[in-house]
Amino acid sequence: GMSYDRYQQLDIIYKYLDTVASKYSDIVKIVTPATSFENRPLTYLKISKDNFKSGKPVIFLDGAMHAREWITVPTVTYAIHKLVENVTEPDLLDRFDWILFPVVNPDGYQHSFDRERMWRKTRSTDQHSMGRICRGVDINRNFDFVWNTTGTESHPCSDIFPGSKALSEVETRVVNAIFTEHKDKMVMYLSVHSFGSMILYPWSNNGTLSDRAFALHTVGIRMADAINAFSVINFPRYRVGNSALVLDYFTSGSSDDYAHSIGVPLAYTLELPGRGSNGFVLHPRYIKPVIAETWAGVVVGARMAGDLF
Ligand code: 0X9
Ligand code: ZN
Repeated sequence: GMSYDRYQQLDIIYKYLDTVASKYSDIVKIVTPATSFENRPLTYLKISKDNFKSGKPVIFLDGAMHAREWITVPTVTYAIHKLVENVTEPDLLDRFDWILFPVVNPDGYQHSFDRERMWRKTRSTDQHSMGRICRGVDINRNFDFVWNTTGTESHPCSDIFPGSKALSEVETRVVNAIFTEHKDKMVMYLSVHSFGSMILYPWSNNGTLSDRAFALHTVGIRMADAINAFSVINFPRYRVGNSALVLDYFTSGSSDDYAHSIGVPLAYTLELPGRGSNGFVLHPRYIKPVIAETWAGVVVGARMAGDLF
């Protein structure tokens, strides 16, 4: 297992993924389809009892699309832990195939440890920036769904710079390829972010509801109930709703909207707990309670996804 009493550096996370993949090689496949802008592995795990052969419904979780949202990483590695190392819900591997991608943005994650704790974007250098060099693209504005139409800023120095074009970032393309490969079977996608204790669903670009809104809302509420039932930590209770209604801003080019647009019925952004003037910095004492309560939500969401789709 991995220690959850502090936030881990990338080398520890990569080592954990390697160890799990070799120790449980019958059910875990480690995949590195590309490297990041700064040549770090873009690595995720495929967990399946039959190597995805029988075509079970697929569930996909990703973390650290935004570098500074450190709590998302142990949340996704804990899901791995609960699926293969400390199995208390064996039905989840009987019924589903899983994709777990703990660090979508390793360059940004590393930079947030080394230099700028509040770094959010990738670390790419955009060729179209004139004069001043500003690094990075907001991966959650870089997907090919109504790209660069709302909730973005065209200046490359902005934290919500959507890139020079959709899918400009290799990190985005790797997530996009997972959607393409599994879209026919993917029943649930949880993009794990922080902060604010929210479960958000499409459409985030204009606040309209998809034809799956009833299922999205019902499953979202059940996940939130499961998480809120813990209430071991003094954070706000989870709220559930359309992203644009719960937040006070629109976004375009986001991963959950894109996944939903190509047919993933239950596509959510999970905003994990955070508090105070800077909720991205969550004291390590909260890692264990947050990952445990979030896992309870994932379990409920997965089972409902399997029942409904
Ligand atoms: O702005 C974002 O990308 C998300 N908030 S964060 O603080 N983690 O950066 C919210 C995304 C809302 N949009 C969708 N759910 N699509
Ligand atoms: Zn985020």
